[in-house]
Amino acid sequence: MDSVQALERPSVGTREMANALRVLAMDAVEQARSGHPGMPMGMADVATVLFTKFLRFDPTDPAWPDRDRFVLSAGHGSMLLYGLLHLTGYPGLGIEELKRFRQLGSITAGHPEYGHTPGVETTTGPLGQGIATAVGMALAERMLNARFGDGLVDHRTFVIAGDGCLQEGISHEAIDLAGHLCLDRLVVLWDDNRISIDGATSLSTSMDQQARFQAAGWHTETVDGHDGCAVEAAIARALAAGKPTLIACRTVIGFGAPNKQGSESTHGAPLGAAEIAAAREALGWTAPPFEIPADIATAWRAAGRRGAAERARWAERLEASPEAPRFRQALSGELPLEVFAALREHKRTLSAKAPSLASRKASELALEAINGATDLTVGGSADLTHSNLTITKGLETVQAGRFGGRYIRYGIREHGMAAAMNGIALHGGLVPYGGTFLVFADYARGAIRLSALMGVRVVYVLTHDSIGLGEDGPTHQPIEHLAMLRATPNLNVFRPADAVETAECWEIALRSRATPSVLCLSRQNLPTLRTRDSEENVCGRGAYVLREAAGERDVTLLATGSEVELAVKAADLLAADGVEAAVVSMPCWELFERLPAEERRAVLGTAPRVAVEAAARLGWDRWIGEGGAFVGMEGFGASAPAPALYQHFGITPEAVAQAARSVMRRTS
Ligand SMILES: Cc1ncc(C[n+]2csc(CCOP(=O)(O)OP(=O)(O)O)c2C)c(N)n1
Ligand SMILES: [Mg+2]
Repeated sequence: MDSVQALERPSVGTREMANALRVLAMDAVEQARSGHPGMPMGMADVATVLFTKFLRFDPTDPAWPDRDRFVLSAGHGSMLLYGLLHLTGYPGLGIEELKRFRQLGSITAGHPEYGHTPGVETTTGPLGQGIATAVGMALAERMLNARFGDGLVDHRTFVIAGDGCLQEGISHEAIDLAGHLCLDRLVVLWDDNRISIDGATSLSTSMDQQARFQAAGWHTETVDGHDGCAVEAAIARALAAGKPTLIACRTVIGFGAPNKQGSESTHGAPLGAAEIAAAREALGWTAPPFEIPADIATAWRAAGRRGAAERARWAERLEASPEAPRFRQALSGELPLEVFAALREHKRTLSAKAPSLASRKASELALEAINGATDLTVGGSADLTHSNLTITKGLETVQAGRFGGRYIRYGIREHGMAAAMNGIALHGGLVPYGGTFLVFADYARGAIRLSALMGVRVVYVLTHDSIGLGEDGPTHQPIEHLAMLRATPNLNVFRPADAVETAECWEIALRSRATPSVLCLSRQNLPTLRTRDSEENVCGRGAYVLREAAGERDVTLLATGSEVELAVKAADLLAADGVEAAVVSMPCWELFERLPAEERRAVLGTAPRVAVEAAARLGWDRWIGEGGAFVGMEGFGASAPAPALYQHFGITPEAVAQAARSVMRRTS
């Protein structure tokens, strides 16, 4: 209990505790000879107030479901976060790790990385992602609160954002959505230091941020970010505001460095030995680098223990709650077996009935089965619900004050949607999927990349996946998108050929706990090609022989999605000429890459190969090999009915058959 008394001792006030963060930041950056001391030094007072007076957390259980979420959106200020995690006692974050800031193998990476460091709730660094991800976390909190009540879910989401985060376009999408949904448990602490890398923010912006947030439905506050009492009062008002709140914290970047503070020179470079010595002097800090005076360390440890009793009470409530099994199941992230049984049954029916369906429609049918078997999935679309076919029977729209629904109207905000889905997935308890057109994956790209980097289960339902969408023309026809998505590590890119494959790809996406998935789906109808039911999820192999040659293969035709039908027709044309062609469907390259080499070779065969995909060639050469051919797009598409476009761009069974004959000639 002496530690609590230490907190109350006037000698260890907010400023002294904050100075510990300042000194750790400048010393760690100096030691690493790289990093960003300015932001941690400027926001140290605000962060100290937040962590010692408001944030509900328990370092002994970083995964406590009802903890407050803290997001350092200005991820370049990572030393602020590492300092906080170290001082409050997070496991594994001893002083040695701070000494190894930014070094290979340390858990103190240059920017905060989810899954790498306990207490880091999301990966940040790409400016604006944090605030947009936090909106998803705050939304997930309200949605779980609507399901489980205040006793189990009653926490807040705090964000520290810089000028850069608020300048990024994604912040607009995020704050609009948060204001509209009235996410009143979201508090953004803006490091209003009026400095970014190039110098004063007045070089590039005249935005009245308070007015912008107010226009989006937020409550706003303005405080001196170095006045702990003022910050405390502002946060207290934010908690009672009934709206999401922006607190503009007027700060001085590099606060404490007497010659450099207030200047962009503190943003992203070590202060240097002389300035660090001067800062120590100015702050009255006599301890050597990486040593925290005992009374200050004790005060911080006490702050780290503030949440333990609360967590224990919460655990008791969970124990006593009749909802405990359901809550635990939701938070476990395991989908109930019923989901997979429903998909299995659905697949059987599809093979038997062999319908002709657009794969987006097939996705809707798969979602009917999935959403009917669990209430953990939450859907949405960036204003293309009836094109993406992402809503199913009985899914109610999530609205301000009515968070019991399962369908999120993300609005025309692809980037914000993707980041919010990351936040929902990171929060836990729900499995998000959301739709837009494949071509607009570009607009969501920054957040899709983070889904992959963090390894979160987010399912992107990206429809209108080729020139097959027709009349909307080249602005809407994805060409290079498959290559871009396939080039992204830890992202499964599915392009199913029919309704059966679509159901299988959905199953894999839901089972992939540490990998996001993109389902690329057609607008146009596709025949069912897999008419023989199989117990196995064949798409799990990534690629497989859909139709083997009658005799020895003369040629192998590789295709994905809507072009598999063309490959089958080409094989028919070739068969009529006595040419033996096998057809390989390749719904997911990433899974195929993982097969043992000999299994891959068995699928690809030794005969010459032709690939067909109504998209850019990039990447296909790996599969077609030397001497193979590619039938696809060489430039942008055009506006016309889809059949005319396939003719115009020469993506036809005849063209594939022709290419097959030419590769056979070349190799014979
Ligand atoms: C999307 C994105 N663009 C650019 C950068 C490079 N960058 C890192 S910090 C920064 C300036 C940010 O300014 P501010 O948020 O005001 O931070 P401060 O200088 O106040 O610490 C920039 C441009 C980035 N990390 N992310
Ligand atoms: Mg700034």
